[in-house]
Amino acid sequence: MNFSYLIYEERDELGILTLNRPNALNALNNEVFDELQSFLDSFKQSNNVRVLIITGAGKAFVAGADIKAFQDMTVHEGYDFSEKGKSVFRNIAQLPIPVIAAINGFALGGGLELALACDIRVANKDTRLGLPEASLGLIPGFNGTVEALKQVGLGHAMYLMMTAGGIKATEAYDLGLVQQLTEADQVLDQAIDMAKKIAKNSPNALRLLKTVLREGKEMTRTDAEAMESREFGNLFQADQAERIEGVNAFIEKRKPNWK
Ligand code: CO8
Repeated sequence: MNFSYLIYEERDELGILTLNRPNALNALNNEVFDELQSFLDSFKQSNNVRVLIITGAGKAFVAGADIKAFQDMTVHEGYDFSEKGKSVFRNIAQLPIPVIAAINGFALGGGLELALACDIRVANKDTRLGLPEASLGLIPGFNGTVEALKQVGLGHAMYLMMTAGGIKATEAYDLGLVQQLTEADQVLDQAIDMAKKIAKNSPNALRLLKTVLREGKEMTRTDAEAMESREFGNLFQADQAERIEGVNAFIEKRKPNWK
């Protein structure tokens, strides 16, 4: 795959996708979204990778949508751009493998929205995260209002968007927006360590966890409980090779071998 704004490499079972537009702090424009979508289309066909890490080149993870594109945007273009970003982020969220955001630097606006589309976030403890759209006369447009609300609750979501200036990564960790903090130069290594731990587990169980947790958060408690029971029960179908292997490996005191 040849991209202008993305770099992709595989290290054993891990995929590492780097947004590479450092002169604009990896700001998201139409071209970056088109490349991300092409990457996702081709990535779906590869079945070697167990965990995907997304990070940024240079001093930012992603400093938001490309503000320069907003100067003469029409209503129609604004709507389309919002829908395009949402579609790409939805496709990231729906990948059947875990996705870790390795937040090396600023994750602002669309950058935080990208990070929130990932499953888990590891961040440079010295950086800033936030939803500064209100300072530009905008509001988040790539699901920031929806995701932040789900992930940190109404009061914290209001605080984050209304103060707009961004918060320290340490505060984001306290709010639960970030799951691990690291030294600035260790973000990718830490994300890789986490990815390796995750990759030891059953790929089928990981895929199922994503479905149950992501769909469950949109459901009533009754429906989410019913889904969990149904999916748990389905694991005992005769062809559930990974459940058979996982349980047998424990009883035989050996490591499971996921095919
Ligand atoms: N868009 C375009 N260019 C950017 C962006 C951006 N979001 N952020 C930084 N850049 C550019 C700068 O203009 C600068 O370019 P140049 O050298 O040509 O002047 C270069 O990147 C380096 O940036 P700085 O010199 O500003 O670097 P600093 O270290 O001084 O500051 C900051 C770093 C604090 C991150 C600063 O760049 C900044 O505040 N950036 C903007 C952050 C922001 O407000 N992000 C939110 C954008 S809005 C958004 O994401 C809405 C999403 C929903 C869209 C819905 C669609 C309709």
